[in-house]
Amino acid sequence: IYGSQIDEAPQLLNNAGLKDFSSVANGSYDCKEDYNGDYRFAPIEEAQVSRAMIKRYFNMMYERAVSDVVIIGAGSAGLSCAYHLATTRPDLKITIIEANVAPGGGAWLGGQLMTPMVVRKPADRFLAELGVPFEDEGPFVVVKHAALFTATVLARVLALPNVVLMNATAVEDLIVRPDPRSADGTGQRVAGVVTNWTLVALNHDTQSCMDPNVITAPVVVSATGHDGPMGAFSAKRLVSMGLLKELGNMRGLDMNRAEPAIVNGTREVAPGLIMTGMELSEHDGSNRMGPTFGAMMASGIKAAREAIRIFES
Ligand code: AHZ
Repeated sequence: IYGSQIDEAPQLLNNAGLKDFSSVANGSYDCKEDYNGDYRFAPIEEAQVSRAMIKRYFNMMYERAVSDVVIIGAGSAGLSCAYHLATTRPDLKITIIEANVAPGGGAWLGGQLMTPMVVRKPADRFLAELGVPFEDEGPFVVVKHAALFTATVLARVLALPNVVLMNATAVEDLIVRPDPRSADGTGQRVAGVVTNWTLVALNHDTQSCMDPNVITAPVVVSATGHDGPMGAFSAKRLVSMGLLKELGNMRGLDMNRAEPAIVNGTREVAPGLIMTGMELSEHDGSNRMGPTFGAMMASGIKAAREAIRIFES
């Protein structure tokens, strides 16, 4: 398929009974896998490459402008939530928004830039469910490289048909609506997110108004981590929009208090907004746990269960 025929490509493929280029058998084109000096690729028009990306990405944006669940942040908590939610409820359209180019948050390393990842029991069950190998040290297990966990959960999540991930995209605000279910009728509920490309979001001080885009969803899960350049986004926004009186602020490190506090405190902190992972420590004023990741996984699973509870209520 060449030149002016590009526009007709979907039709031509359809006529040939082929859904997309990936289903074209090697034999149909002049291509050859030969590592002895005669490796030849199937021919391509440059514009086909552009269109292959553009039509998928913008169709995805079009479709996900109305999502069932938006997860803000693809760190260990957000990804654990996405996996449990998407596998338990394959009917839900789950959209993950991650500000960084690389999803994974702080879970590419263990602690102090060292690579092994410690996970306290019983959160090792999630590792087993994902198929991530680990060494058993009694009360806790160790994954040989944090990236093995992050790469695995990311791969599992991205392979699920009901999940999309928009990385390099920042949530700049929350959508709010009057909450008819509030006691005095004046309450508000979160109803989606306001997004922009992260590189645009980082330039609001240098360029005149660059308005954002929106995604509506009846349930938003915030998993933006503790305070930092981007972290604790929703917790801070809840304060500035008057839905939370003040931040609790993350306390000092105490692994034994911190991990259960985060998991058991994972909940719908404002109507329509579930909070998970270390962002909760800023919201509630609980301790940090440092480099032990079981609470992030279990909190993500609890957030998914909370979302399911909302859909079932
Ligand atoms: O880029 C952020 C990161 O990948 C992303 N994020 C933050 N703000 C965002 C915004 N829009 C879109 N406005 C945003 N994305 O959220 C992700 C948060 O990941 P994380 O790893 O920082 O948080 P987590 O709660 O999943 O895991 C925390 C891991 C920690 S921190 C800690 C300690 O300091 O003691 N201990 C553990 C286990």
